[in-house]
Amino acid sequence: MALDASTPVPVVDGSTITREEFQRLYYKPQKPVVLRGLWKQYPAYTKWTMDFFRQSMGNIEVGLYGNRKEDLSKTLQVPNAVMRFDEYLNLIEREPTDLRLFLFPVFKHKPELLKDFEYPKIASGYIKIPFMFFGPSNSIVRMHQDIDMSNVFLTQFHGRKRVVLFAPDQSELLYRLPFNVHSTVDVDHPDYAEYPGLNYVKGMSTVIEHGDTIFMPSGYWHHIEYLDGGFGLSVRTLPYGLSMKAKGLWNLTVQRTTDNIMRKLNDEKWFDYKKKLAYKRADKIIQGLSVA
Ligand SMILES: O=C(O)CCC(=O)C(=O)O
Repeated sequence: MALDASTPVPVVDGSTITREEFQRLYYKPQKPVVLRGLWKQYPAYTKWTMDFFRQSMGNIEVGLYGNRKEDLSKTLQVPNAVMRFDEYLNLIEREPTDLRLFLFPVFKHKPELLKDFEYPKIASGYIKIPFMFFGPSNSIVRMHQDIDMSNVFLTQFHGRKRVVLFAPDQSELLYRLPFNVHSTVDVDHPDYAEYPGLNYVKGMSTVIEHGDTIFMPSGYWHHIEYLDGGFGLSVRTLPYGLSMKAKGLWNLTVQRTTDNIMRKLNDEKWFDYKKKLAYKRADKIIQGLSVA
């Protein structure tokens, strides 16, 4: 049985919600929400189609990453394939593959696209480096937290995506790998015997489609499944609160450097050590829960 993520993410009308409402109800309490139609006000909403990207930048070469095959001990660094962008778009429209275009810096290739939208006024403190994500149907973005602990606004332009979220206070029960922002847990086919902490986690889920923006607060775990071939864009704001800011900074500096060095020294042993530590931390929480 899949992890309990039966609570639906609330949905509000993103074209009418005020900054005051969003801040009070979602941003400050750090609660996820789907902002339906938030991007309808910007030209990108209708302009950014598969054909638009095919025609305007189809000739560039893109690095693509595999789906579930990647070793969990690795972070995504070396692409599994390189292809022309228009060929890739044809491929994901045509058939399921396992190749995703992840953290695509589309604006480096085409800075004029930045004129097609504004950063939504319901928030401030934007980190002005937006990224795009493209993927085929059935592809999975395995469960992770964003390393900088930023607040994420992920907008969908084409196709549907299922998004599963868990709050950051469930990290230990999700067997977060130390020195890392990934979990080894498979959300849809979890092994409860190996990971008993999963009996105690409770998440949320939703499906987003063209025009929907999902707000994922700082440190939220997300698992994403492409129900159709499609693409989206994420913009981020600085992590919420001092402790998330400190955590983001720590992750980007000390944690990442340590993890990279140790992986170079002995990847397998380091991965085993991290896994053992993750089990130990989860067991401690489970014991506390059984006593309570
Ligand atoms: O939509 C995707 O493919 C991944 C998005 C994601 O993981 C993120 O914005 O952090």
